[in-house]
Amino acid sequence: MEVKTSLLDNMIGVGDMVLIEPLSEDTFIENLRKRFEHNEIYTYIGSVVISMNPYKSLPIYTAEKVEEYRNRNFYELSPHIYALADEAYRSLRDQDKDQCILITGESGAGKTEASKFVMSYVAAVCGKGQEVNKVKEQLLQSNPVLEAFGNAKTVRNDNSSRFGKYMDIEFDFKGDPLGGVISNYLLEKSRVVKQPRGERNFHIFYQLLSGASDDTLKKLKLDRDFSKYNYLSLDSATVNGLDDAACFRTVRNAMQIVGFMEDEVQSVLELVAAVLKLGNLEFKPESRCNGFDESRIKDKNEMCELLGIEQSVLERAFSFRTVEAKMEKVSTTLNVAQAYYARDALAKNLYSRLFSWLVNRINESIKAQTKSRKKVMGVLDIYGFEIFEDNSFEQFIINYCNEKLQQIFIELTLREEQEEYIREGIEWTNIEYFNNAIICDLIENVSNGILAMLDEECLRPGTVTDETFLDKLNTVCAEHQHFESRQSKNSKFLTDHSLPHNCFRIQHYAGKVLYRVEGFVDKNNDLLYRDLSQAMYKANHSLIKILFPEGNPAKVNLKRPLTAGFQFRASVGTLMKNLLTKNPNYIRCIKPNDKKAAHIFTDSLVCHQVRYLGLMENVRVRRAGYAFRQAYEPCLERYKMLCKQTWPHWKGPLFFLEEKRRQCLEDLATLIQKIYRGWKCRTHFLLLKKSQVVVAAWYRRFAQQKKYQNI
Ligand code: AOV
Ligand code: MG
Repeated sequence: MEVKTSLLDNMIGVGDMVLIEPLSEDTFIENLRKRFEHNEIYTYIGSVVISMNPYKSLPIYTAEKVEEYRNRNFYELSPHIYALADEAYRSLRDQDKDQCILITGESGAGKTEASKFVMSYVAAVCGKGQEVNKVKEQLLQSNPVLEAFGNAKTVRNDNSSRFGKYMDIEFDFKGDPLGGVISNYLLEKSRVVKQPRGERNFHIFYQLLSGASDDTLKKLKLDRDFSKYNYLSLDSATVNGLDDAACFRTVRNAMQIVGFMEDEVQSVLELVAAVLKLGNLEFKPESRCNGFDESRIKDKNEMCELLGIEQSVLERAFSFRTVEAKMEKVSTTLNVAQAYYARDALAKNLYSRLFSWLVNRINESIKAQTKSRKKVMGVLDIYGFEIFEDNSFEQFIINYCNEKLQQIFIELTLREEQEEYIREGIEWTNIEYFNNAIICDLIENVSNGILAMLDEECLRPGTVTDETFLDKLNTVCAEHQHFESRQSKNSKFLTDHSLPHNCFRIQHYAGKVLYRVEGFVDKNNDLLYRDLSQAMYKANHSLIKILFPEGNPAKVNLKRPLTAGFQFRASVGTLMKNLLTKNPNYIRCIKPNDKKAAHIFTDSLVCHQVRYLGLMENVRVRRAGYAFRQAYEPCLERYKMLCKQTWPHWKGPLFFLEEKRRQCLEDLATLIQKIYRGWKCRTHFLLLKKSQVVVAAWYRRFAQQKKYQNI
């Protein structure tokens, strides 16, 4: 029977890309556009949700919508992120499968918003009661706190996440929330001291100055005027539609709900103020008899009062640097330029340590109060792929993280799925796709990856500069490239003579990025002069003491700390392993235009994202494949009541011998087939494969009749 696309589908497009006829890149994009124009921002590729950023608020996240999607089958209603959240939650609760929600897409595509919708949906449908509500509220309110300190306006996104976040929400056997654990990944701390044109520092600075009471500002010795602070860029100090003062009240309230004590909040704000003050610290040269200039702090700085540090202690830390090696201490003077460098290093360190402390503090509040086994739903919201005019170490790290996530998607939805069909003995024509494993390897290979080379360079004795690192990179990667090009013509490290002398270029899965090498060595080393941590440790301020434990003279550790790149690679590796143990649910976010504007759908931009996200390949695999697959046991369990061999005398799926079980399944298949035949569907649709029952091409036709959710 030929099924015609319904009139409704024609107007607003098709809800599941699997159903598009004919399938081509043009029809795919056209479908997204049609739906976008009708405010249908969600579209499925089977169980994958594509989310288009509407750049306007839509009335689709109301309590009524939550009720509508609650306990409904995935394909029953029109596509929605709530359907995915519901499916994941029920599968966790009823089938005891740990879940993870993987949200990907470039900067500004809507990942953070999506993660919040998922969390609020799950919070709305799971459990009730005073204690449970408190847990939910704390989990949700951790968001505004972390966003205030970890998000900022960039040219790509007015609320751009400048850190990676993974949150495990933990549930008990009934599906009631118990608590959560947040992991954060490398905050882009360089933003604290300098922001690119058109961008801002982290939100909290502007929120504090705009929203705190006069009294609070007086205590913090702050002026409301942004222009008084060197660390705040002025060309974009306010953001359209963003009320910093109101956000500050939200953040204060959220901190209280999460469980911060008043004195803790005060300490945190003091440190925020201290960073601003630090940025205003100026130095002047003082000539010494040995002919060198030594830096001196120009004026009295209120930061010292704020943190309870003697100005002379701080001044000393900005005038001298002590190097300790094997019981020997050598002190060298810092000139004015070095003092400014040290000042900025201190500000970046102070802020990023404060951020990590906040995450830990939140974790303390939200951690589950039980040691019993928990069911887990992980929500991953990282910084999206980004290409700026000027790309540095931070973009390199961010884009590497995105490569790794893309790798999970490829591994699980394109590679493994196809391999599974072959394993199951199903006839299969291979669908080609681009595997970005080669780019991940270029970056993270332990012997000759870019991160390994950077580490090698950072640890090498002698003069190490960004240029020596680049030379090394060019030599090794060029050789690699030569080798590769003979092998596979696939090298992703691009060298050509048109490159500026201080840059290298990588062909990422989502586009070519030119990285400027300046600062790579420094940012990877991430060293803070010990004199500065010791000065901080001397502060009469309990929080700052906690943040600089290595400043404790009793605990001098001469071991070199791990590099930033090394730590990042290790933590991303752990994260990936963790994600692979869970059942993945994908939300693929797409940005409709580069103007952050509603109603604009730029075909070329969307097309680029559809291509690099591998969505066409995703649909092809899904169309050709078997959307519904179930292992024998759960299938028997689910349909036992349909067949006289299995009902009413049911003793569990493992009760049957292998031979009997197969016979039983075959009978079941015939029976279900008969039932569905009555509905004028394709006749043969249940296939017994090596270890699974699969539903054949039936999916497409049946889906259009909106009945297949009943299986
Ligand atoms: P991102 O997380 O993917 O970028 P966001 O989730 O912060 O992107 O979305 C960017 C902006 O788009 C938000 O601040 C909203 O204004 C708007 N937006 C996104 N999704 C929706 C939605 N469903 N409904 C209404 N507006 C939306 V980055 O963190 O920069 O990678 O690193
Ligand atoms: Mg974000």
